[in-house]
Amino acid sequence: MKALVASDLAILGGPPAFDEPLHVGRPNIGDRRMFLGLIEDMLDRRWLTNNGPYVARFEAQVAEYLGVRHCIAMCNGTVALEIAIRALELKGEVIVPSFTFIATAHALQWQEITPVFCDIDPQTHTIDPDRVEELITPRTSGIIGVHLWGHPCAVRRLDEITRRRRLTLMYDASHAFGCRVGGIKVGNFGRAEVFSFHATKFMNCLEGGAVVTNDDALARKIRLMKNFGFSGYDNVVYIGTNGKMNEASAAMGLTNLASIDAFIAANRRNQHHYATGLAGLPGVRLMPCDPRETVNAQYVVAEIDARECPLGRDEVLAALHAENVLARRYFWPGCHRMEPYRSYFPHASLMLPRTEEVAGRVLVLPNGSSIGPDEIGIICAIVRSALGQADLVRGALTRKAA
Ligand code: T4K
Repeated sequence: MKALVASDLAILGGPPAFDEPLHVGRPNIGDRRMFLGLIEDMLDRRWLTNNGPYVARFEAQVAEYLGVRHCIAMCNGTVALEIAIRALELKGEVIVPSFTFIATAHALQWQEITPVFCDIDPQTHTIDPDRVEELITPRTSGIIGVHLWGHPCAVRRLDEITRRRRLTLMYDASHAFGCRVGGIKVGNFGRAEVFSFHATKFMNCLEGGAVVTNDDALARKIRLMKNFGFSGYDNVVYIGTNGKMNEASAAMGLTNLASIDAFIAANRRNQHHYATGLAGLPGVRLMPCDPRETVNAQYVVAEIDARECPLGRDEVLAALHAENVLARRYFWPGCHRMEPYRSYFPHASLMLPRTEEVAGRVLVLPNGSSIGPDEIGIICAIVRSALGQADLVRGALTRKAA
């Protein structure tokens, strides 16, 4: 690809490289005809929600794919987290990473359980097992690990710590559908794991989520809880909520499950093109995508290290946005710097140096089945060109801000 010159870059006055915005989180969509056929049947049957046949089929297929005993489908990942937390009777304090989507922390605080933020391992961006034990107090009831970007947590270490300290372990596996640890699929670790099937996720149900577990009694309880606590007609045995997945969402889930291998192949191909296109740029590191452990490859995570890179992360972000490449700085600035947590724990950042560093470096780039090598070639050329003309780009940004 030819090098872009100064006048080509939108931030320096050229037209944007893409006419339409290129989003991070553009949905992976399987076979349209299959989806529309399922929707037609659903309308003919007039059964739209409340444990319909598509939800039952979706749950069975997910459980089989993951090799787990139970899948309880839900309306979204946040409600699935809330229900799993409640069913596991977590209380007091629960240790979680701050470097995650805000829903992980909110699902606790919503139930008046205090999230205690733990630092991360800067290599994997997941909770650092070496930092967990110093946060355990008499009020601690459990740990929620987050398999961020689909990179599994240190599951064996966390299992050992929680057994020894008699704590409950569960995972927010929202990013990790289809990912494995030593051949075992995520979904089989801790007492329960929670997936999000939001539109932006590797595997989407429009909106959706699920709790998966190998614990029969827990699965029974969660099933009741997601349906107001009803055990048959007219009989409520628990406090419950409405966490049910609807049939249209399950139809989307069934459609996308049928295309999962194609999604993985597209993501892997894209990761390879990004790795080639960004290779050798000073201070730009692409998080490696290890096919033995992380198979969904959904998130393309670049780290821009301001000590070596001619531009800072936010400057690269601005250059990309000017070209209509809507990269994201997920999960900046960390939950501990958002309300209500920053008011509750004003000094939390002192305990979270790795979280602070990583949150300041990460740039998530567009991926998924809707983009391919041509778009990625242009995205990489924009980054390369912006870094090659760093002074001009910085000057343009300063003028824009003035
Ligand atoms: N735990 C973790 C670790 C999570 O990452 C999440 C969700 C949860 C728990 C909670 O699960 P859910 O309750 O959501 O099932 C988005 C998603 O809404 C959220 O599901 C996701 N994490 C998070 C990482 O990303 P925002 O605030 O970034 O959404 P928004 O509207 O800015 O959209 C993201 C990008 O996707 C944009 O670039 C636009 C694009 N997009 C979005 C939608 C909905 C599309 O191209 N098409 C679409 O249909 O949170």
